[in-house]
Amino acid sequence: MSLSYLGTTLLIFLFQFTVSVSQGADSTQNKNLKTGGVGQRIPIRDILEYDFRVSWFDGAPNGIKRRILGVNNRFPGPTIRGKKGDLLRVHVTNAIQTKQNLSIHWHGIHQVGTPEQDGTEQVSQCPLVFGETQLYEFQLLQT
Ligand SMILES: [Cu+2]
Repeated sequence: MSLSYLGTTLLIFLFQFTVSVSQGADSTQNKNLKTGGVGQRIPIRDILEYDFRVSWFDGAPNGIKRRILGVNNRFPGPTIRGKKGDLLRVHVTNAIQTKQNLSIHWHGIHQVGTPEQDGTEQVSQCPLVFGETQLYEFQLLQT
């Protein structure tokens, strides 16, 4: 299970949330994309909006019933599919019944220009406490 306990803080690594980014189909934007390096701002293509409610739930992903930490009562969590240029907006609610703090790390996303969205709690963001909702918002700039 892709979880890491840091003291009382729970950090969810996004191995379970696949963020796959592919080139957009719009030819005008593709011209811009070819000149842009990783992290370079480009026009926003589409807005992808998600609600993630993180909590414990009962499941049996390996055939043995146990309590699982997941998103929207699912494990693995949702797959986010986007194209380069899309703006990702994820409303994350900490509904972890055991009241650990939460942050979400989008593994593989460079977060150039948006370090506060990287989920490195106590480094580039405050932890999300139980009952609170945080908006993670960043543009997909890589393919
Ligand atoms: Cu990472």
